[in-house]
Amino acid sequence: MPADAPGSGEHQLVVVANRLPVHRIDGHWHTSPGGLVRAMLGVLRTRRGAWIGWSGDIEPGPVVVETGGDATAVVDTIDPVSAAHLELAEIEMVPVPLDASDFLHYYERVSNGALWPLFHDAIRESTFDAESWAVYHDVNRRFAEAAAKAAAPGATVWVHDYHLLLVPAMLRHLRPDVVIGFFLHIPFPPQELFMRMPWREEILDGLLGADVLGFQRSVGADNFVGLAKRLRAAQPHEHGVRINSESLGDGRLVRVGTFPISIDVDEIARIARAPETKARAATIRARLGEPSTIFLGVDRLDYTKGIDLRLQSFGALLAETADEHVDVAPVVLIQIAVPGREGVDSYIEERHTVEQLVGEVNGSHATIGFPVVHYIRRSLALEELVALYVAADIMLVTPRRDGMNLVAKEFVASRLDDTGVLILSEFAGAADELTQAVLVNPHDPDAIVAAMREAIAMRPSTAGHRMRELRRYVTAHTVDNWAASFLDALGHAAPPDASPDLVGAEHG
Ligand code: ADQ
Repeated sequence: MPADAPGSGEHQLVVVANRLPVHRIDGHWHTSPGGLVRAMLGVLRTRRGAWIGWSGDIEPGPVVVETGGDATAVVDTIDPVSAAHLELAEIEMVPVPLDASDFLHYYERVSNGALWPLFHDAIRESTFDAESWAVYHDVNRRFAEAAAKAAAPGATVWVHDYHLLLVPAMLRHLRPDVVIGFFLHIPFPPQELFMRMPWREEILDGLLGADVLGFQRSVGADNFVGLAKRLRAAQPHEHGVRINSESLGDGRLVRVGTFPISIDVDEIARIARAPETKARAATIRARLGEPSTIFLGVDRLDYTKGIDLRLQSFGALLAETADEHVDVAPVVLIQIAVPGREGVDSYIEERHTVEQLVGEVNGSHATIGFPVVHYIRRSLALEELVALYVAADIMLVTPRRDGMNLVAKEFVASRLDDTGVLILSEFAGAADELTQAVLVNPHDPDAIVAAMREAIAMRPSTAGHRMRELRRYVTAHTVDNWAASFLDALGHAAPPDASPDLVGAEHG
C-alpha cells in the first residue's frame, strides 16, 4: 500500500497483540481471563474497536518443522472468526493465522528463545538465527497489514509486547495517518545487553515508528532513550526523543513514558469478600493441618520467576530453624505453577529443576501426611487463586527479573483485612510502587531466608500498617487507570485535526 493510502477500515481503536483475547476449551470459545483483557475490552467496546491477534490454533501450513516435541502438531481448525464473534459481539476479532513454521520461528525461537531471555537480563543464553528472524519479520508484517486494514482514517492503534517489536514502523509506513502506541510488558534491557542483539537497529527502528512508547518502569524508558541516542542519534526531548533521520520521519517526536500496569482491583476484592471464598480459604488451612504460617507462590513456570530460588531458601529456612530448635514449624509452602512454552528447552529444564527441588525439600523436612511443599502444576480459576491469596500468610514473589508482576498486586488486593506480608523481589517492576513490601534481592539466597524470617516475626501492627499502605496504593492505581493514562498519552500525540473520538476524550 502506498504511504498516502486512505484508511480502509472502520475501527477507531485497534489493539494488536500476539494473542486474541479468547481461547478455546473443548471446542468452545471463551474470553481469556485477566485484568488486561477486561480493561482493553471495556475501552474497545466504547470505541468501535477491533483486536488483532493469533487465535492459538496452528494452521495447517506448507512447512511442518521438527521441534523435538509435539508443539508443532497440526490441530483441527474451527473458524476462529465466527466463533470469537459469538463471545465478544461488539468487538471485531481479526485472527492472524500462524502455521507450524511461524509458531516455531516467530513464537518459540525469536520471541521466547531470543528476545525473552535477553530482555530479562540474559539470565538464559539467547539463540539468534537469521532464518527465524526472517519469519519473525514476516509475521510482524502480517500483523501490521491486518492493523492497517482494520484502522479507520486517523484511528488509534495500540500494539502490545515483544512479539511485535517491528509493527509500529511497518504500520507507520502503511498508514501514516494513524496514531500508534506501543506498550512493552516485559523489561527493556540495559544498553550493553541490548547491543548483543544481531537485529538491534531493526528493533530500535521498529519501535521508533510509534508515537508513544510505554514501559513498565522508568529504568526501561531510560534504557530505550539511551539506545535511541546511541544508535540513531535521536535528540532527547522533555517527553521522549526527536527523530534525527530521514527514513524514520525527521523531526518527529516519539513520546516515551512509564505506565506501570495493574489489575482489576474491584474484581479481586469482590471475590475475596465472597463468603464462599472465605470458606474455601478456611478449608485450605484446615486441610494443611492448621499450619502456623503458609507461604504462597503463584507463577507461570518460567525461569525468570525465581521459583527455584525461593524453594532453595525455603529449604534453608527449615534446615536452620530445625538446627536452632526454634519453633517456627509447622510452616508450609504452597507453590502454584502454570505450565507453558513447553516446546522451549529452557522451560523443560526449569520444570525439572523446580520438581527436583520440591522433592528435595519434602524429602528432608516432610513427615507422614504433612508435606512442607505443596506443588500444583496447573492453571487455576481466579476464584481458587484468590482463596489461596486469602488463606496465605506470606506471599513470595521472587523473580530474577519481571516487567511488573501482577501476582504481587493481586495478593495485596485480596487482603481486605490488611493482614499478611508480601515478600517482593527488587527486580520486579512492582517494587517501584509496592515499597511497603519486604523488598529482597532474590539473587542472594541468605537475603531471601532473612526476608522470610522477618515476615514470620513481623508484629501484626507493623504488618497491618504496611498492608494498609499497599492496598491503598493498589486501589488507587487499577488497570483501568493504566489503560486510560496510556490512551491519554496517545490523545496528546494525535494531530490537532483528529476527531475528538480518537484522542482519548473520555479520559480527558
Ligand atoms: P506474566 O509473566 O505472565 O506477564 P504476571 O504479571 O505475574 O506474569 O501475571 C501472571 C497472571 O497469571 C496473573 O494474573 C496470575 O493471577 C495468573 N496466574 C498465575 N498463576 C496462575 C495459575 N496457576 N492459574 C491461573 N492463573 C494464574 C507479563 C510480564 C509481567 C507483567 C505482565 C503484565 O512478564 O511482568 O506484569 O505481563 O504486563
